[in-house]
This record gives sequence, structure tokens and C-alpha cells, in this order.
Amino acid sequence: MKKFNHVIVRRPCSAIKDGISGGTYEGIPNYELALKQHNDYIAALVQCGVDVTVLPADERYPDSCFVEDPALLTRECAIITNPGAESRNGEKEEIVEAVSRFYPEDKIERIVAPGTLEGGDVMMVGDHFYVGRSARTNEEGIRQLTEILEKYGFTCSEVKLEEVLHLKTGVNYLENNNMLVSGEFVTKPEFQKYNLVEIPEEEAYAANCIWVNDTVIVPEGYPAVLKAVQDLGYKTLIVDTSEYRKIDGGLSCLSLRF
Ligand code: CIR
Repeated sequence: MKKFNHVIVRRPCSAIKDGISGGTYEGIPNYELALKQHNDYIAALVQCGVDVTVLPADERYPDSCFVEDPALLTRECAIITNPGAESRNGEKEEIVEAVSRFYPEDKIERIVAPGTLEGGDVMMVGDHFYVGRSARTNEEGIRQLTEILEKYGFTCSEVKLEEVLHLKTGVNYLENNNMLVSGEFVTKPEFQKYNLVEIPEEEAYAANCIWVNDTVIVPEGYPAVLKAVQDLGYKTLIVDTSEYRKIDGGLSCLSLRF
């Protein structure tokens, strides 16, 4: 099934070494290697049949390669978010121009203060959107998001986060009712109706795989997750994201897919 035609990514900047890290993973990102991995990521996406818009690096924002957070792009509308991390908040202004290449102005909505929201906290399942209430996404942000989505015929529900950075750090939908879950999400009542694939703790990072038009991109180095995804019948592609992992970034964070 072809669902996504377009992808937006942003090149990592050399300031990526100063990206926010919660300390789960060791090390400081190596810029050269991050760039190489970014090229490989783009190549994998191209193989999935999408066109890729590559935005230039923005040295003012160390985390700006994680374009998933300042915007949410749906079939009907685009939503410019209001990132809860102060050092990332300005990224929302820098994504607008790229988004307006694909959406008319009257279909571009905004989350505004005191609401905060980051796209990593939003998971699309058909016409329903799960949104994580996290350190980055607050109650008012969720209220505004719900109102916007309902205007376009979508539904939205909140998921409380206790342990991870973003909702999609620990749970990702692979379409066809299949959902990868790790840690705190394994027992969430709202996810029990899906075919849950439980990720072992030592491979928790790989809960963040992405489905792109029936191919699933899996991070390198997670054999149990790779096998589980292949057993579900998906074609898989592997991309090494070691430099992004050091600052809590995964496959979904690195692109907007729509
Ligand atoms: C941050 O803490 O904001 C970045 N270092 C990582 C962002 C990851 N983005 C995502 O999960 N959508």
C-alpha cells in the first residue's frame, strides 16, 4: 500500500554534538558519521517510493535534524507545533517554508503557547491520533491538537508517559493492526486491541522503526526486532542511527512522512 508520497528531512549540523541528551545512551555524536548515516537514511526512504525534500543544516539548533518534532503532517492539514524544549522552540519557524510547499496556507494550523507539543509525541493510526503527555507536550497542547484534528474529521486521545522522552520512543504503528511496543506501553489498555509485538528491554531503542509504504526501516543492531518485523511479513531495510541514538533520536524523529 502506498500511503506516503513525500518526506522532509533536515541535514544534521555540526552542533549536533550539543544536542539534548537524557543520558540513556553513551557518547557524543560524531558529525561526519551522522552525515553519512543521514545519506543512508535518505537512500532507504527513496527505496520506499517517496520523494525526499532535503532541508539545509541549521547550526542555530543542534537538534534540528529531528524534523518530526516541529510539525505534524496529515492527509488533510499541517500543524506547526510548539516544541516544549526551549532550545528547540525556534525550529517551528524554520519548518514553515518547507511545509508550505505542500499545504495551502489555510490548511496550516499552529499549536500556540501556553500549549506545547512535539511531533514525536503523536502517533497516527488511520484517522486516529494518539498523543503522549510528556515533559515536552502539555495538557493545553493536547487540547489544541484535539480541536484542530477534530475540525478535519480526525480523532485524538491522550496517552500518559512516565518513562520515555516521546510517545514514539516506545511505541510505533506498522499499519495492518501491527504495533511495536516496549516498556511502559506493553500494558497500556488502549493498545490492547492491536497485534502487539513486544520489544525486549535490551532492544528497546528499536521500538522506533518506521513503516513507509509496506517497507519497515529498522535501526542497525537489533536482531530480535528485525526478525519480529520480518516475521510479520514486511520487507525491511536497515539503517545505522548510532550517532542520533546518542542524543535520543531515532528513525521516526529524522523525517516527516506524508
Ligand atoms: C531531543 O531531546 O529533543 C532530541 N535530542 C531528540 C529528539 C527525538 N525526537 C523524537 O523522538 N521525535
